[in-house]
Amino acid sequence: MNLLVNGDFSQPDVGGWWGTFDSIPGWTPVPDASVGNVVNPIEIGTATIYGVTGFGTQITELDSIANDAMAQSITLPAGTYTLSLQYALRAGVAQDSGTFSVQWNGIDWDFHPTSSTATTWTETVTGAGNLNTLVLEGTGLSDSYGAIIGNVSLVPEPTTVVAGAMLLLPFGMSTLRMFRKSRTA
Ligand SMILES: [Ca+2]
Ligand SMILES: [Ca+2]
Repeated sequence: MNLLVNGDFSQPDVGGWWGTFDSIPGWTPVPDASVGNVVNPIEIGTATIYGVTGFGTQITELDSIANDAMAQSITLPAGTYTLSLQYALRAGVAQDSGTFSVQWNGIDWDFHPTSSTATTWTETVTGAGNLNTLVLEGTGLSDSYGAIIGNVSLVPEPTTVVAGAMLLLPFGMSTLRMFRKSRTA
């Protein structure tokens, strides 16, 4: 159950081509620190155009017309979550042009892709119990070619109960009480 909206960048459907957008479902362009906090549009494209392999049909390039950053904010119950994404370097692009960062509630990870084949990155993150923000930011040489990102996913870890799983709460709570009873007995 991916809690993110449009984590696979399937919307808008660019029909085998690509485009740049001032907003897309789930994601909002935000200031990119590497280009003086300018807000640049989001680029959505068909993966094969970029010479990358191992992705879904569509990806984002974090260097649209220049380096760009995009954010998605999500309200979550407090708990732990698995954040994952796929990344690669656009084929034929120098490595110093394809670096990027991922930020979750202000925690920052920096990436230096070296291959045009998708690599999957997975990290356990903490949900703040209210509004959480994920940012993807292009950080390399700003030249309209760079880091390719796909299939961004946020999934609750088994100890974290969200959304549909809440329907099971009455059963879960009674089970918990039984455990507590047996522990104190
Ligand atoms: Ca571009
Ligand atoms: Ca670049």
